[in-house]
Amino acid sequence: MAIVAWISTASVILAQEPEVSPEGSTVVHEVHIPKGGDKFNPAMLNIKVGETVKWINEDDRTHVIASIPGQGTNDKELFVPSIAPSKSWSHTFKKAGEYPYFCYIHYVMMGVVIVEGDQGQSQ
Ligand SMILES: [Cu+2]
Repeated sequence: MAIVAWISTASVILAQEPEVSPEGSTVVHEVHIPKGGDKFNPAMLNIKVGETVKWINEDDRTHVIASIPGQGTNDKELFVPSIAPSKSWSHTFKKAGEYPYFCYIHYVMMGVVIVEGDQGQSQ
């Protein structure tokens, strides 16, 4: 009985708000990894504190998103073990700053997320 109630509640949430991240952020920016492109599109993304970035792997290879060691506001902010082809990964940024990242497998793939403070939440 309890399981049935839980499943139906989850289904309603998924049906109504497909773009809401697990952390509850309402603004989701997409970064695409195009097939065969060896790049992030867009490579530079400006967002606000509390917003989410969703990386979408449209390539036929697995990619790994990681902060670049020694660079940016928090060089441990980003690390996802792998994003398989056709999969995605989302991360909500809770602190203003610059977050440069690269693909841990293909070093030529680099990007940066610039998070600007909003509503007194920064710093
Ligand atoms: Cu890669």
